[in-house]
Amino acid sequence: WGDLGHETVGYFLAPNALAFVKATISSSDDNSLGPAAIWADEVKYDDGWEWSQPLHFVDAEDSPLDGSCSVEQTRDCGDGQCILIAIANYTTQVSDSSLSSTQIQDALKFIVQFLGDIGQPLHVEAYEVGGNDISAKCSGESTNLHAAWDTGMVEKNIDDNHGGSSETYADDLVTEIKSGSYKSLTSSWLSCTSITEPVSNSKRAPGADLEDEIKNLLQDRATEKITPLECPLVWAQEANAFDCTVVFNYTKGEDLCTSSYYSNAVPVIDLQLAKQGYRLAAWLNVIFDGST
Ligand code: DCM
Ligand code: DCM
Ligand code: DCM
Ligand code: ZN
Repeated sequence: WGDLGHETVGYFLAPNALAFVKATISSSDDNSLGPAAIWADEVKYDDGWEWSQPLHFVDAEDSPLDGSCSVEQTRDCGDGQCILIAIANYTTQVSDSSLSSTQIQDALKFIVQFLGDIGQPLHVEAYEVGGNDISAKCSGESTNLHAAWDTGMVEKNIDDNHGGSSETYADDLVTEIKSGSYKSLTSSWLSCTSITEPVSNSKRAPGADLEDEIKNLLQDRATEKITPLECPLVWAQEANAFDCTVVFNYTKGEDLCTSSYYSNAVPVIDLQLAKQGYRLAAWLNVIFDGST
């Protein structure tokens, strides 16, 4: 989803991470992460950047309509072209001083975008192309389920509850984190912050045939042996669990933005945006300041 959660992150950055962000994000982006976060959403449709499209999500092949939700590294990201490995990849690049300043800037902007996206339940779900193929209604307008979660319900939430301003929304989430209903949750949000811990169970399946072996070999080279990390998988599993509760729990023809569906979704949207913004700050703090 969009740049809203990212605006919360600046409040929680440690000194070196904050200095890095200010020095890295160009002045056209106001030296901050909010505007920079939109970049990855825009370039993915540009010539020469199409490869980045699948990096925004992981198609978890679970069965949310049967109440069975899960994300698995090997099953869902076997080719390495998904958000789980993208986070690992750009985490190594963002602090690689052998790279150009443009590469480092791109890496930071990808990390910002992907730590947000991984908290959107439909970015960690394969069913109906992450809900893109499910038509839906939001405040009378035709849309699809995915877009309702990316924008429709988020914008209505901002209008209804945060004065129509995304800055106010970010401030309100920060207040909840610092002294409100999220305060007691923040330490559990950071139970996974290792930027290096690999997924324990990422070995490829035994008995793969030669073609698979060669494909995997090329993949290893293409990704320069980037090892999947544990934390993005944990975050994806957390967001994906909502696919088995609120996300697909509508009735046919229901207007998602004017019904109980919306009132059930808003707390999830608030929580996921606040959580991922807070985790993004912690992630950058670990990279640049050595701890959360
Ligand atoms: N977005 C935006 N401004 C743009 C393009 C996209 O705010 N010019 C936001 C709207 C959606 C999100 O980006 O919330 C889409 O992100 P993704 O494609 O990663 O879901
Ligand atoms: N998307 C997703 N899972 C997919 C395909 C797309 O989460 N399997 C996301 C990426 C964008 C949105 O859905 O946020 C729309 O995708 P696109 O612009 O590629 O149609
Ligand atoms: N979009 C936009 N500006 C916004 C909100 C949405 O340009 N403020 C567009 C960008 C995408 C679509 O809406 O085309 C939703 O994003 P995505 O399809 O990437 O989820
Ligand atoms: Zn989306």
